[in-house]
Amino acid sequence: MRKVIVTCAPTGAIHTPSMSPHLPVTAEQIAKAAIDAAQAGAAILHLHARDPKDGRPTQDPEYFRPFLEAIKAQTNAVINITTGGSPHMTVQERMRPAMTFKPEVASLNMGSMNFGLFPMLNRFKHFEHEWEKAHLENSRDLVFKNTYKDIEAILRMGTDNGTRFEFECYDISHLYNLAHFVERGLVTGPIFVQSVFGILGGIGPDPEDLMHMRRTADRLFGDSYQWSILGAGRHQIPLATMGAAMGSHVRVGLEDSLWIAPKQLAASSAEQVQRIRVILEALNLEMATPDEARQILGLKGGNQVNF
Ligand code: KMH
Ligand code: ZN
Repeated sequence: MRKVIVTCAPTGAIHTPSMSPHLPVTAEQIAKAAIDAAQAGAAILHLHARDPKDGRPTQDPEYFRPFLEAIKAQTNAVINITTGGSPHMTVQERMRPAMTFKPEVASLNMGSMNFGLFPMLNRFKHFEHEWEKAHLENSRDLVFKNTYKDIEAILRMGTDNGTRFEFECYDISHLYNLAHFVERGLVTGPIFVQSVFGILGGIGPDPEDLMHMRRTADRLFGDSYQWSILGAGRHQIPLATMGAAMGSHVRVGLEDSLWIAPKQLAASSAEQVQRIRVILEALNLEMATPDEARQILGLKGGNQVNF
């Protein structure tokens, strides 16, 4: 049976604490959310940190340390540290935790783009912390900066530290950017392509968009890539299902969607992992264990990290 790598992203920087009481904020909450997701079958945990004072996203490594240590002690999951942080941060700031902790995997965003969070202001009206509304509002006039120089700096950090990447591709052009770095020898297979659908500023969430991403990735990377699907918001489970049926890996978690059903908040990221597990099993697919994910993605091993 084909093994599907389930990545779970329990924290993130898209949503703010007032949008869901289930979004983890403190290190203890993030550790628990991640450990529960791993126990539900997620092989990879994609992690961001928040300042517990007000839930604001932070890339200060000291906010990552306690939950990285707790997750490592209690699971065998592959830890994947964000280098995306939040679009409001500089690239140098965004690189700090991955540079410090040398994880098996880090995210790498494959192009500069608009990142429109402001439509969520139509749905969420009441915010507990002053920064939350501005976080969404400012996305009207903000570029999520990932220039060739930025991408190259992160790739070189990966080479130095033995960290491989979850290449976050929000549009077709990002696949071409990735192919450019393959051509220059800065990226080698197996290439883990996380194709992201439904972020305003990137490709849409239509099945045709998914097909176009796949056709393009097939043409550019042949069999040297591993395809994964991330659908934002309500598209999370439908697109993951479609992708899995077509041969992809999948990503779920509250970072990308707060929902488990129409108008129903997910109680946890683990609930979304459990949902996708049921779907995968119905498709006669199996969730990859962390060690199977390590083998598929050519990772260095959970004991080779700096935490
Ligand atoms: N939440 C994803 C759509 C990163 O951390 O590098 C974006 C993301 C970026 O995961
Ligand atoms: Zn992220």
